Amino acid sequence: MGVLNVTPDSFSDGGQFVAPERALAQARRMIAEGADIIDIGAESTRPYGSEPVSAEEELRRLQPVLPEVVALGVPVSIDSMKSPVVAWALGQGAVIANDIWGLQRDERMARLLAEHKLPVIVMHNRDRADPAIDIMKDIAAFFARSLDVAAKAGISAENIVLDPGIGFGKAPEQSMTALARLGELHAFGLPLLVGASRKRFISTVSPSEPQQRLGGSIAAHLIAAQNGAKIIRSHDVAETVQALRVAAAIWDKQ
Ligand code: HH2
Repeated sequence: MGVLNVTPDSFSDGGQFVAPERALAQARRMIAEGADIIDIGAESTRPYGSEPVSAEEELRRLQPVLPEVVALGVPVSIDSMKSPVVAWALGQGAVIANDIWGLQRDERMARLLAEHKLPVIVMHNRDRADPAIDIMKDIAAFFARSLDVAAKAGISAENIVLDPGIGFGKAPEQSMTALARLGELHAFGLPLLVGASRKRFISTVSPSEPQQRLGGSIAAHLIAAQNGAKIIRSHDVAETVQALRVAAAIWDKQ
């Protein structure tokens, strides 16, 4: 899954793809590099310094870009926690909803997705990190609540993908624990997605600016894949695809 942020303030690529022609060029490039899904977001959700935006502003940013990316022919996922934005994007041909609050923030989200019968990414999140808690227990309890909301709304389990939400409501150590113990989440019997791309926990091990975290991102993503993640969300598609392909070819020999 290649990340396309049409935002001025995303933590690693803010402002780079706000201009529609640049966004479209980046989508084309990621597809050529091997992305199977393009995830488009128009609101930065980084933990520090992001500006909450209205649904109207999100739509204003998405309107010139999302339909054009859909027309490129790969599945498009809409990264938004607001049901009116998701409803619009699905109407324009997006086929996956990426909800960083796992159906637990916008109470109309689950009903909307049940009507559309499309896949939804349920990501773990918390308002504040608490380094004292058992993060795996917290993630599992959150997923259980999300699955309950989904079932009550009529979303079929086969349309749900789970994501531990690396860097969201987690201390850096907890993000690393979630990667190391990702395999425990197979207990839910659902596909797993991981997005560790350029995230801050990498800098706690190897101090670096977001744009300099490619090596750490690849390390984290290979471990996620080894632990069974089916979808990897990355800003750096070519390098990530190459790493995953080489790792898969070597694992094949075991
Ligand atoms: N991470 C980000 C945004 N959306 N969605 C899922 N499912 N999983 C993630 O790990 C995830 C996500 C943060 O990355 P980015 O989009 O580059 O940053 P920003 O929120 O600053 O736009």
